[in-house]
Amino acid sequence: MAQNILKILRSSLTLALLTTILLHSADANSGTNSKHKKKKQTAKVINSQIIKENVHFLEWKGIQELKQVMLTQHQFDSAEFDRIFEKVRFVEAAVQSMKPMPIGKPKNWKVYRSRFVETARVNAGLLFWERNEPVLQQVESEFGIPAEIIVGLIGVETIYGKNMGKFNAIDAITTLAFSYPDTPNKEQRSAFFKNELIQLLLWSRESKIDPLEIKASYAGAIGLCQFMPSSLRSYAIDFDHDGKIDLRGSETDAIGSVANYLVRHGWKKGLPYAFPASLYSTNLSQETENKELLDILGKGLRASFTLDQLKPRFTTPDANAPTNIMYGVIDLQNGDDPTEYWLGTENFFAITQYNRSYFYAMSVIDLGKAINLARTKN
Ligand SMILES: [Ca+2]
Repeated sequence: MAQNILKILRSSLTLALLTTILLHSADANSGTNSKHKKKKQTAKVINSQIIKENVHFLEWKGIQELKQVMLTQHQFDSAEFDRIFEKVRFVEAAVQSMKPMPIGKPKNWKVYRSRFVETARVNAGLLFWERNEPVLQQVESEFGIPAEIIVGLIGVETIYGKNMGKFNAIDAITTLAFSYPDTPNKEQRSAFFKNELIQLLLWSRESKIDPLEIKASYAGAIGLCQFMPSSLRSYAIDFDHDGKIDLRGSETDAIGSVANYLVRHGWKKGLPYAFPASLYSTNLSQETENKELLDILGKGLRASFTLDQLKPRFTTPDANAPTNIMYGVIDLQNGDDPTEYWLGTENFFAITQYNRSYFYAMSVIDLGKAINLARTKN
């Protein structure tokens, strides 16, 4: 029942968004007579009703509490706070996007991968690499991050700027901080977005940018590399040295910032990423075997075993796998097909600090490798 309601909500939202898009594209093709002008106004009204609703955030208790925090802990200007939040709008699409997906098909790595490692993205990656080659080389020597990892990551995040999001960062983040949908982790997620909102306000003030002008995804992620405001403040760098950090307009800033993020999250120069692995059964009982397997897989996002410690359950056929470093076992489920196993190094897990998912990190690596391969063929 709940799933059906969700489905209806989703489809009506999609339909509403589609209507808006269609109306807008009709406008783009229309002439300048008054009839068409009227149509354009109608489209704008529909757009604002669906995507940006004025819910008078400034009157919300939570926003008033936030104001006190900003004033007392961060010496924020009261009038400036009011000026900003007078204009902040509710974004229904952001709320909808955070609702859990109806229980569907089991996780499938091959299907996930095919969405990212595909011709259009590889071709866009080739162009990105070509026009940024000197910067990528500089990053490789200064930070020790191979170009293919940076190119893979920015490709997975936004297809090199094509999908950076058209929401106002502050609209999306405020909405999610104070109207997060009812999910088991609502409290934790609301706290996360409240902190991101504070970080956004502070970053805007430090950078002398109007927070109302910052664009983001529906989840508040900013720029080519989709940094949340807290990451912007902690890890973004002005790599083209023009005096400002611009992750949306400067590919150089985005490249440098991704590199800085990975290094600060444990990337080690020269370390490989991952090696294919095979799982072997033992003479132990099924129950003991399962427990042992869970122990190995349940170590979280870190490399905590030597190759010797993983034997006899996991080995890699790759003779290049160093014996003096640590590994973690990565399981990539393939629906009804057998799970694919890999041994990830600390560098693999550094990528998971960007997005806590094995599928994500492996897509970054595979897209980067596919682009690198296409480069050498050209
Ligand atoms: Ca810059």
